Amino acid sequence: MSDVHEGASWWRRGVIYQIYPRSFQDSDGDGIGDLAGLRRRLDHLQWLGIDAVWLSPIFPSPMADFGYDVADYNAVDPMFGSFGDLDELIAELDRRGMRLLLDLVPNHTSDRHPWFLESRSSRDNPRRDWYIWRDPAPDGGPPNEWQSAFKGSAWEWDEHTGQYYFHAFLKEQPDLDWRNPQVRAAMHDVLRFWLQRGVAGFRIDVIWLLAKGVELEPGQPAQEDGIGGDQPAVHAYIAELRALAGEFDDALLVGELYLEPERLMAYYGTRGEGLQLPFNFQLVEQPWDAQTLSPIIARYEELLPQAGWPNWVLGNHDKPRIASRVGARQARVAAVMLLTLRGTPTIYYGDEIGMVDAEVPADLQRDPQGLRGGASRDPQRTPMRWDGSATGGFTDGTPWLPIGPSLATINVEAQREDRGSMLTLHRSLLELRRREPALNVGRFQSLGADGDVLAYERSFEETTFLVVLNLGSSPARTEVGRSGRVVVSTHVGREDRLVVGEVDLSADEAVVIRVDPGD
Ligand code: TEU
Repeated sequence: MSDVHEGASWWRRGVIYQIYPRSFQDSDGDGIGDLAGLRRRLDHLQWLGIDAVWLSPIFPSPMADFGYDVADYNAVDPMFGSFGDLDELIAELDRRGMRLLLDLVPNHTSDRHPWFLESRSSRDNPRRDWYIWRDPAPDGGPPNEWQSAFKGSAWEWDEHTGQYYFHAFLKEQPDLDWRNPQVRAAMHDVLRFWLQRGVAGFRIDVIWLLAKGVELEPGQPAQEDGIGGDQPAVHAYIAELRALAGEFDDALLVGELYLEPERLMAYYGTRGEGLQLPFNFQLVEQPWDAQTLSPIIARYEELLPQAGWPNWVLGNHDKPRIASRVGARQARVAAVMLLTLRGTPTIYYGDEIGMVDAEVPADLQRDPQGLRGGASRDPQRTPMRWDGSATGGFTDGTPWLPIGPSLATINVEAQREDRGSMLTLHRSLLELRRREPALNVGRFQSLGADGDVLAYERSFEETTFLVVLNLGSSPARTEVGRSGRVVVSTHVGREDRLVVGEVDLSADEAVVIRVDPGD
C-alpha cells in the first residue's frame, strides 16, 4: 500500500479496531464468534473506514481467561477456526487495504502449555527455570505477600515438586521468567512465525510486567503496589522485540501499559528501540470533565519524546464501555474527541454503534475476574449487534453472553442509513480524518478548557480545524477568535453553520470547524 503522506507510517495515519473474537460473529451456531464469521463482516469494517484489526487472542487455550491463557502460540483454537481461516482473513484484509494485529501474551502461558507441563514435571527439567519457582517461606506459606490481579495469592503450591510458582493473574496462567534468554528466544520465534505469515504487528499483553525485578528474589519484601513490574530490564526485552520487528518492515508493536504518563514515555525509547505505540489509557481512567481532561491531554502531548507518536483509547475488553461510563450523549462527544485528537485511535468493537454494558445475571457470568470477586468484564464483552433480530444477527444459536439492552436501536442495520446515528457519526469522522492531513498527521495545539468546553486545533500546512467539545449537559458559548464553518456536529442539522469569533454549543454538542483560509 502506498503512503499518501510521505514519511508517515500507516499506523500514524491509521485507525485500529479491536475485535473480541468470541463476540463478533458466529458462523457455526455454537454461540461463540469465530474467524469464518469475522470474515463475513469485513464489509462493515471497510465501509466504516478502519485500517487495522487488533484481534484478541485466537490461539489454542483452555479459556480460563478467554484466550489470555495460551496453550500453543503457533496455532488457532478450533473454537475460532483453522489455520487456513486465519490465513484467509489476513489475505482478505489485505485485499481490502486493512491489516491484522495479533494479541501476543508473552508474560504468562496457560498451565497446559507444554513448556509449563515440562517445567512442573521435575526440579531438574531443562524448562524448570522458564517459569518462576520458589521455595516456601520458613512457615511453609507462599514466598511473599504478592496478590494476583485476580485476587488471592500470586503463588501456587506445587505438591509434586515441593515449590511455589508465580502467577500475576490466574493460577492457570503461570508467569514466564523473561530473565531466561531461552524464554525470550522462544517468544521471538513466535513473533517471527506470525510476521512471516503476514500479520502487521502485535498488541502485547501486560508488557510492563515482563520484568518483575529484585522483589521476586527470596527474602525480599513484597512490593507495595502488588505484583510489581515496570523494572528497567523490560526496556532491554522490548528493544529485542523491536529489532525483530525491524526485520519485518518495522512491524507495529502496541504495548498494553497501565502506567502513569511519566513512566509510560520510557516505553517509546529514544532511538527506535521502544514500542511504536505504548497504549495511552488516560481517557479510560480519568473522570470525564473538561477541566480534568484538557490539561491531561496537553501534558501527554508535552511529555511525548520527539519521535513519539500519540495514541488514544476509550475502552477495551477489560473496561466498562464508554457509552455506559459517560452516557449516550457524551459518548458522541467522546467519539469526536477520540477521532480528532492527534494520534492513533483504537476503537473497541461495538462502540461505533454506542453499545452499552449489559447486565449479566449471576448464573450467566463467565469472566474469571468477576467470578473471583473483582469487577466482571462480561458486560463489555457481549455480542456485536448486526441487526434487530433476537440474537442481533450474531449467531443462530444461543449467544455465549446475553445480547444486552436496546437492541432495536443499537445495531448496525438500524443505524447504517440514519443520519443521526452513532454509526453515521463514526463514519463521517473517519472519512474526514482520512481525507484531511490536518486531522491525521497534523499538528496539535491545546486551546484549554472554558467551563465544560474543551477545545483544540489541528493543522497541516494552510489547513486548520478547530475541535470544540461541550462535555457538559447545558448549552455553552465559548470564544475561539476564529471564523469558519462547522463540518461535523454531534447534533444532526447543526452542520454547515458559520462560526465567527465564538461558538454556541448545545448541551452535549461537539463540533469540528474548518477554519477559513487565512484566518
Ligand atoms: O489485562 C491486564 C490488566 O491489567 C487487567 O488486569 C485489567 O486491568 C483488568 O482486567 C481490568 O478490569 C490483560 C488483558 O487485557 C486481560 O483481558 C487479561 O485478563 C490479563 O491481561 C491477563 O492476561
